[in-house]
Amino acid sequence: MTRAHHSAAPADETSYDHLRLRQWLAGQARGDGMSRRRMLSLLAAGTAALALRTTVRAAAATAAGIVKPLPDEWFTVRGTNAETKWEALRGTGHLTPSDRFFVRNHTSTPVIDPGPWRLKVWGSGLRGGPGIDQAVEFGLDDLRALPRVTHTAFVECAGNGRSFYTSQQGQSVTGTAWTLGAVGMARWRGVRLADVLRLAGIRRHAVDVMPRGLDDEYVTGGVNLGHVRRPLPVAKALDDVILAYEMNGDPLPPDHGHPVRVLVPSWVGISSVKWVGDIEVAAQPLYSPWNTDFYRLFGPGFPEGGSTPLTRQTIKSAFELTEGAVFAAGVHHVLHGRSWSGAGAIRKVEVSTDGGATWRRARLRDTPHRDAWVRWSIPWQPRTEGPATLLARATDTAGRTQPDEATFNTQGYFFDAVVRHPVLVQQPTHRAATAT
Ligand SMILES: Nc1nc2c(c(=O)[nH]1)N[C@H]1C(S)=C(S)[C@@H](COP(=O)(O)O)O[C@H]1N2
Ligand SMILES: [Mo]
Repeated sequence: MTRAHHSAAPADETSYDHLRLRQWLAGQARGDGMSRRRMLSLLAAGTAALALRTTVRAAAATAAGIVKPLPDEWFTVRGTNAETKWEALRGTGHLTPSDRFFVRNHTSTPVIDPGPWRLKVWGSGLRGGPGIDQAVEFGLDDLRALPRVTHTAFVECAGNGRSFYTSQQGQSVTGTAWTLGAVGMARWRGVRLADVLRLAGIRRHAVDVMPRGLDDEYVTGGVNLGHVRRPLPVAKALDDVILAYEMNGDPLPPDHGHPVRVLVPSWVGISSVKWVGDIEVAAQPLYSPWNTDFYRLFGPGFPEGGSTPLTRQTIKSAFELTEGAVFAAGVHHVLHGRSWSGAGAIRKVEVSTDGGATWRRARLRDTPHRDAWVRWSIPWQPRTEGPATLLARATDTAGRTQPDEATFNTQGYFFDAVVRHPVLVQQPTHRAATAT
């Protein structure tokens, strides 16, 4: 535990009562002001709120089960998911605008009424007792009354870039065939998970913390795997994890976890559970299909039961360009792109415009930070007409560089290799709409 205990300053009497109730449940109340009768009435109020709570309805807005509009210029719809088109980020600034942010849903976006919503924190790793019926509850106002933190961080699906295992390496893998658009970066605001866990009475021997989503249970291959949930080791949970209620200055949009999502900086996107309804804190290791069957590496070169559960994202780069973009020969262009890594800040980006024969350093346009991508640019004056291949290769402060080939795994996670981006160079007279 790295931070000192803070004292929450409740906004009004109701949240004060909630706070006292939580403190009592967590065994923290000093027992000097609250009668047993008062505690019982607070408990009764808590139960009533619980009964009202399940105001979750499925989204009906789009066929994909996603609420926000998914215009063709911005998104490629893949089943229940929407991938951001990289060309749609050109000129958008450092953050991904929320309306262009990719959506990865196992089922569909639930629309949750924030009024009766409660976050229940429970389990054998808390002082209050192991059962979910002994949970410590937080309403949205309770969370908003706690010290707020903001953090700029990308969320990236572990399967981002998966389709390149097939198109670039000739390997077949399972899962959504993302190109490079299953990543977005936002400014998240919320409270530290550590603060909430301390208020809930986390004990020293707690080892795992498992948030669970309120979206529908996930059924695949005829098997119901239950609600989306994935354990986090307590060390990460107490480090930099946020319970976010704002994205880019606005309340979280429905598709991104409204009213509250977990935000686990630099880790695989599945860790950042959306629409969180409860968090189990356990004194023994926890398991779910999302840390046993999924989000481990399987295949030749990995142990029989798979690798250890995936944590930090790999390193990647992308051009803010459509596939097959057309460039006028002999004209000065500027190529734009972004690079990011789960292991540290980006240190340098090299670009090749001749299929990898020669490389030049791109100019970094942002101060590199951990958990964030950096925008870059490089001038290009193509001379020869015909197809060309653009490549971008990043190196981070941890010393990782994008390799030529990514390590095969059956579920196609962690594609970190340099991606070959095809473009076309034409006579200026034939030029299509690709002024850069
Ligand atoms: N409750 C819930 N949380 C979830 C998911 C989900 O389907 N349900 N998908 C996860 C996955 S796999 C990813 S990559 C990220 C995507 O976040 P986004 O949709 O806000 O871009 O959310 C994660 N959190
Ligand atoms: Mo994901």
